[in-house]
Amino acid sequence: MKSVLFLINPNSHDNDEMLSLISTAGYKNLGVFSQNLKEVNKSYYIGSGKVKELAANIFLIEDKDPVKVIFNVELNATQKRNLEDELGYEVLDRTELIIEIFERSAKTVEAKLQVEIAKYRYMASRLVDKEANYSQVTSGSGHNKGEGEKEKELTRRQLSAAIRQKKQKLEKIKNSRKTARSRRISSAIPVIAIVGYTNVGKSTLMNALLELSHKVDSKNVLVEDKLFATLETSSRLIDIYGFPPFIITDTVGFISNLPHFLVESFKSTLEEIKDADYLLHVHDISSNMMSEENDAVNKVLDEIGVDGIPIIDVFNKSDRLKYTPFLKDTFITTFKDKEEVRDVVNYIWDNISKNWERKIINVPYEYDFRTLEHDNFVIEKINKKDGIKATVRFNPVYKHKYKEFFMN
Ligand SMILES: Nc1nc2c(ncn2[C@@H]2O[C@H](COP(=O)(O)OP(=O)(O)OP(=O)(O)O)[C@@H](O)[C@H]2O)c(=O)[nH]1
Ligand SMILES: [Mg+2]
Repeated sequence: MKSVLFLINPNSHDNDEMLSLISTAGYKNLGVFSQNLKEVNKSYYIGSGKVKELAANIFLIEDKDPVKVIFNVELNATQKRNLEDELGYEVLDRTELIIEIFERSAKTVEAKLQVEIAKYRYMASRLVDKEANYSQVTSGSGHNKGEGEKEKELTRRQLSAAIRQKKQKLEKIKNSRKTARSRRISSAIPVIAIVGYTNVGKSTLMNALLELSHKVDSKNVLVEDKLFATLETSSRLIDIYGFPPFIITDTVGFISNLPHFLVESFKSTLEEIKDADYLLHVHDISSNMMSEENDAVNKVLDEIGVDGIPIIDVFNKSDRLKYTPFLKDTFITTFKDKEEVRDVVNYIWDNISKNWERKIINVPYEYDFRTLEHDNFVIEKINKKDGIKATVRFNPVYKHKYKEFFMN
């Protein structure tokens, strides 16, 4: 599959992100064209002169395969059709491209259902668009208008019936997961959801944690240098020697300007984020648009109604920087390095245990120190003659078990 990218008011991030989306969707991009626009053209989005120029340019670079022309904005139905007529090539806008990627990535029943709902919602939004056109074209002709409307009504009714049916199926899956979750919640193990922009390394962290947890098996999650490699949430128990256990949830990555209906379609997956006790927000420190990416993530979190869950920020991909900057209160790391991932776990527990009571203890060697480490956060430990001397933050739930060891 071949494509040509047309960028409207581009910046370098837009350019990179669109090219990533295009290659993730499986296209070989033949060329990039652009226009700076102050005003949107009603018929074509871009200027009509530019459309002709673009057609001529594509003609020069195309080979035998059909080419799709991809825009970095959202086009309405009229603009898309006019562009296709004028260019003689199929046109895709950014949303359609993202839906194509979602379709390719969706592996589970749940992800597939969500993508189908998103697609139908998108089609329904296109119908509204067409309707505006119809009323312009057919005003005055009562007969035609009625016919047109009947046709549209049917399609819309079919679409909403299909959406309703798929939502019901989704609801069933969601409910079965809820029961599993409530069983989990009663165990008092904290649930941490990894959130962040797409491709920042969320699934890489999940797998690294599983590895430290000695659980490398078929349950690993997919890591790819692709946008939206992950389309469903998955949770795993992480139990690493020297730390208390926690449950980690890998989630779908976010992207800027994600159309609302897409967020809406993935709500059942995204809503799991709301059940987390903590959010681990992963940033890509090597990205030159980190702050925009941060805003996009916060916007989606707002949209799904995440409110009041403590956020732990972690900045990944430090290995891609020439120099690692020293920034106060900023945890910079790379998930590619196993030792550093242990530090991430330490950082997570340092945050979780912030308000736990800190005690210095002396534990005789006969006692199984591992149980203590499993229940509480050990900041430091030193082996002494008569036992282990340690600085520990005690989990209020388990503190009573260890009173005999307190030295302060
Ligand atoms: N250089 C470098 N690459 C990394 C690091 N962490 C992850 N990656 C790479 O970044 C790419 C994306 O990683 P994923 O873990 O799939 O990212 P994700 O956030 O889960 O992405 P989505 O599921 O698409 O939202 C992969 O090619 C990883 O190998 C890192 O610390 N340094
Ligand atoms: Mg992922």
